[in-house]
Amino acid sequence: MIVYGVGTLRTLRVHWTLKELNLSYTTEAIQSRSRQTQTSNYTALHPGQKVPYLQDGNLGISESAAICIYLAERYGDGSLMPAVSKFEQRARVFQACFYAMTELDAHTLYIIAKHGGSLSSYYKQSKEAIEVAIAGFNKQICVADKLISNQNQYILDQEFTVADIILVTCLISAVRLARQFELVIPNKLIKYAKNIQKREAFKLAIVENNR
Ligand SMILES: N[C@@H](CCC(=O)N[C@@H](CS)C(=O)NCC(=O)O)C(=O)O
Repeated sequence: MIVYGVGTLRTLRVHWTLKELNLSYTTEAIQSRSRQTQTSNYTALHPGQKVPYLQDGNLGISESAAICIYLAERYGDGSLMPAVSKFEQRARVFQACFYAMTELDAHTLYIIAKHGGSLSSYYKQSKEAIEVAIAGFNKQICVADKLISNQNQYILDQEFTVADIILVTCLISAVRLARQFELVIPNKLIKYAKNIQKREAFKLAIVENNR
C-alpha cells in the first residue's frame, strides 16, 4: 500500500487509520500544492492534484474520508467500522462522516482557511466568505455537540470508529482557526477531541504525517 501525502490534517486521517489498523505501508511524502502533485504521473493518479491519495494494489482512491472507510471495511475486521449487518450503527457513522466532511471540513473550515487563514496567499482574501463560513460553523457545530453525549467517549458510545477520526481532525482544525477567528467550540467537544488525541495510533500518525 502506498499513501501519497503528508503534512495536513486530511493526510493525517489516512495515516491515523492505518496506524489504528496496524497496517504496514509506504509513504510518498508529498506536500499539498507542491511540485510533486503537479507532475504528469501524479496527475494521472489524481487529476485534482490533491493529497491524500491511496494506492492499494489495483485500487487507487482519493478523498480522505472514503480512504479511511475503505481501509476500515477491508482490514478492520469489525474495528473502526461496524459490521455490515449493524445498519443503525453504520448509519450513525456515515451521518457523522458526511456531516463532518461537508458542514465542517468543506463548507466552513476550508473556506475560512482559504479566504482568511493560512491559505489565503493562494486564494483570494474575502471578508464576506469568512463571515458566512464562521456563522455556518458556529451553527453547524451544534450537530457535533449532539453527536457526543455527556457519558460517551465516542460517536458510537463506547466504540471508536473512523467517524471519530474524521470529526477529531476537523476539531483540531477548528481549534487552530479559533486562535484567529470567532469560532465557538463547545467545551465538551474540545474535551472529546483532546481525549482521543491520547491514542497511541494518533501519536504514531503524527510522526508519519510530519515527515
Ligand atoms: N475532500 C478532499 C480534499 C483534499 C484536499 O483539499 N487536500 C488539500 C490538502 S489538505 C490539497 O491537496 N490541496 C491542494 C489544492 O487545493 O490544490 C479530501 O478530503 O481528501
